[in-house]
Amino acid sequence: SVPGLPPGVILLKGYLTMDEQIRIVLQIRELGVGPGGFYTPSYNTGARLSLRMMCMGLHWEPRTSKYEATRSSYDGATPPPIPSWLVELCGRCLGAASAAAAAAGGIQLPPLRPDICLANFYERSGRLGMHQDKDEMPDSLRAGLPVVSLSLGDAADFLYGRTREAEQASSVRLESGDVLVFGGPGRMIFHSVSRVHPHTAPRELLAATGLRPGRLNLTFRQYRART
Ligand code: MD3
Ligand code: FE
Repeated sequence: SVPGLPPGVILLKGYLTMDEQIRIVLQIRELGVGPGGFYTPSYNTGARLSLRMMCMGLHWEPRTSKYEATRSSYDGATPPPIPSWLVELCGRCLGAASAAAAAAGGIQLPPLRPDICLANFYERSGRLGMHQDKDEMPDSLRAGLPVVSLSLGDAADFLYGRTREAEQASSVRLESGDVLVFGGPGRMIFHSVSRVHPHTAPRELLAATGLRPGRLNLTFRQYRART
């Protein structure tokens, strides 16, 4: 894993094999065109997010910043369940991240039983402003239950810091196949996606999947502390 990151933040560069990356893209596309699939979310100000989103397990509603059983503000669709093989893959990623953290003398990561997976797709101009993820249940946040993020396609600059100020944030480039984990004290960090780097996706991934230009990110979380 990459040294120099804050406690509880673990980056496994190139952890996902090309076969895994291909399978993930094909799986997300299959679900993404169905009910509850990719859409462009809006805030209640009417402003649209600069990305396309699909929720699995539970719907995250940007108008209320709450998790819901259905996509009530948009089309009423019920999000598809998280495919079990993706839950297993998330478990393997977390196991590798925990081992890396332990080897580096870092903090111990609690295990995760993900009940939410969010897929974000950023086109060339896609971005996501500085925010904290604090809409999960208080028990889950208090326990520092980790978030596991998988990056696919084009690379992007990921910013993170202890405050909302982007000027004081640190930056790390996330590339296709990278796994990033935020647990324990890292769980409440501010973060953003500041820019996507065009034409940086692995050619093999594009050839095998026909993935369009842009970056796909999956995040696994646990809403309920006891699930
Ligand atoms: C740190 N997604 O969906 S993934 C999000 O690339 C989100 O699509 C970004 O931020 C993306 O909320 C960043 C890395 C990530 C995800 C969740 C976190 C970092 C996190 C939750 C807490 C702390
Ligand atoms: Fe986030």
